[in-house]
Amino acid sequence: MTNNPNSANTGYELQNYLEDTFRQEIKRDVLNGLTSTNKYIPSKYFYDEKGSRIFDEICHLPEYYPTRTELSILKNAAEGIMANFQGGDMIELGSGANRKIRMLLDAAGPSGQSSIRYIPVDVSMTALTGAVEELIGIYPDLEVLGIVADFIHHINVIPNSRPKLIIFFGGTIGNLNEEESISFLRSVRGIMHTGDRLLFGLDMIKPKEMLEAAYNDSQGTTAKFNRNILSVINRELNANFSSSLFDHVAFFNRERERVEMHLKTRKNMSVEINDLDLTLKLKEGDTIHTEICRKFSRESAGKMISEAGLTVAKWHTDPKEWFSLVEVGTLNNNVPV
Ligand code: AVJ
Repeated sequence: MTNNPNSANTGYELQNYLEDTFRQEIKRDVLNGLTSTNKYIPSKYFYDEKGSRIFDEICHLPEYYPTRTELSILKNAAEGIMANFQGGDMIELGSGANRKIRMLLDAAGPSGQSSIRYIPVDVSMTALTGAVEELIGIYPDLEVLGIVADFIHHINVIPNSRPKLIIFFGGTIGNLNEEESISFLRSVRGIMHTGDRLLFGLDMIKPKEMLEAAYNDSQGTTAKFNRNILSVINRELNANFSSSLFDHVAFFNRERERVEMHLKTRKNMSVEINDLDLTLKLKEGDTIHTEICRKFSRESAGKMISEAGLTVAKWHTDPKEWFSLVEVGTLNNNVPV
């Protein structure tokens, strides 16, 4: 782990846990993914500097309803959420743009802000530092500790000494399959004490046309986002994917209640991934699975939450129930799950 020694100059403290493990993890993940029968690349590798920027563009697309729906829910819910939080650590998992967190900080007011330490945790150093620098410009008195880490697998990097409000916006939990999401929620529960809350976003099941439009936008931004993962592999693992030879494919898998994104080859090709000593032979029409985006019902979400040993304190949603923000607490800290 590295610590920025000059927090007095930057105005915030920064801890980086990622550089210790990033090289090994990306090598292992990509090797496992591209040598398996159904090829895949884990979606967390979308978010390099360029990928984070494209994702931000996605959030503004007319077809991409989740961001603005979540914001509209938050607008109504922010005061109630913050009324229950009397200071302590406000931990944001996967921080991105600051719009959502600002709604909560504004609801807390100046006196609330002075009793909060804001801890954004993100895999992207550039996204994190950019967001933090903007935020401390707006809230000069806010105490900030930025943590660069893969919180899905390393929740223990998060400080655990003060009352906590843990926030996971955007519905990113939908990137995890059933088993992964439950074990992730259990790991979060593991750092929660009685009274601590977890607030997280969930995208809900809705008509197929609307779901598919959100992941097949007319400007091709999502396609660009999807292909960018190959540029990340090229750079990080010294590979030579031609991303222009891949089509973006996204569809709603109704049975599994998820949108899937794939990259599909336009012709036969051979790809060198030098740092893995791997030559990948792909045929025309072969696919690489890059993302799952699960869509929930109250029932499926409730099941996931209770299996993780958590209980719903408050369910916030929009009039059409396109998206949900769920506040959960621990069921009972003494019962192992
Ligand atoms: C950031 C995971 C919530 O699943 O909708 C957007 C990512 N992928 N368009 C989502 C994404 C394609 C997004 N999450």
